[in-house]
Amino acid sequence: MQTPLRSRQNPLIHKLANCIEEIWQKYLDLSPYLVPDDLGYVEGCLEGERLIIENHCYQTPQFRKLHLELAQLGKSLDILHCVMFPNPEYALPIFGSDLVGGRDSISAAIADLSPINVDRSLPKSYYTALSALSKPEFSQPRALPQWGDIFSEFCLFVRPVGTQEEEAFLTQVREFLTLHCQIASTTNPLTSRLEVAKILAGQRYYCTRQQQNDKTRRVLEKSFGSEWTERYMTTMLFDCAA
Ligand code: 18B
Repeated sequence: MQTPLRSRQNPLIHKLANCIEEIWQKYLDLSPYLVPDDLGYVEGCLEGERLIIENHCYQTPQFRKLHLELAQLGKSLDILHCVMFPNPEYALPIFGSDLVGGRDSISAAIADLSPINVDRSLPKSYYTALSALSKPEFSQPRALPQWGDIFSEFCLFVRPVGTQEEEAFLTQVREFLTLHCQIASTTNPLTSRLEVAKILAGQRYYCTRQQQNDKTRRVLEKSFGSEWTERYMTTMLFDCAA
């Protein structure tokens, strides 16, 4: 068997991947999630460098899909992508994280608990817990792109410089994830069909915004072409619940 992709990736990506899986296993009741046969492990190479993608997916009573994806483009680019899609019966925010960088440094590190209700506010339990976290300072904060209106005021988006900032990012994501899993595990499902419909609309909006990330699209298109990329972005990365 090949060595896992993460052991050949940027160390922060390797650490965050392990951290995410540990927290999922500790707090959630995981069952397998069936990834379409041809999308679990994918390799593509149209023009230039080879892109390798490894998908890890689970589901739980509260989450219809937990998705951790690791990707590597040639020797130059390492990516971690993670999204936790709640079941629409649960009024929970969407946890998302993206780490993008080279073997030596990370250029984009983002993590958020994004609200999906109509007024784009987080549930009170989340707001209180997130407000109580200490806010680490980063020397190179980054500005959100235009489609980034889906993110919360607690969104962390930085270029982490040096091991201290990398560790601070990791700690912050660990705290986001821990409180998310703890709150989600004690949340009761909605009973009103209207409320569920509103959640679905919010999740759909989140997905359509994420699908507008041209930087993601371009990387995938270079190795797999535009048709495959469109299918991948709408069925694997940001599939909207029916
Ligand atoms: N993303 N990212 O996941 N993206 O998937 N990502 C980039 O230094 C991929 C998510 C987000 O400034 C970049 O600028 C590929 C989730 C934001 O315009 C590249 C995959 C979130 C930006 C990629 C992937 C998210 C960003 C440029 C599939 C948040 C900044 C790196 C494996 C929850 C966008 C850089 C901007 C950037 C690529 C956010 C290359 C291929 C879940 C906000």
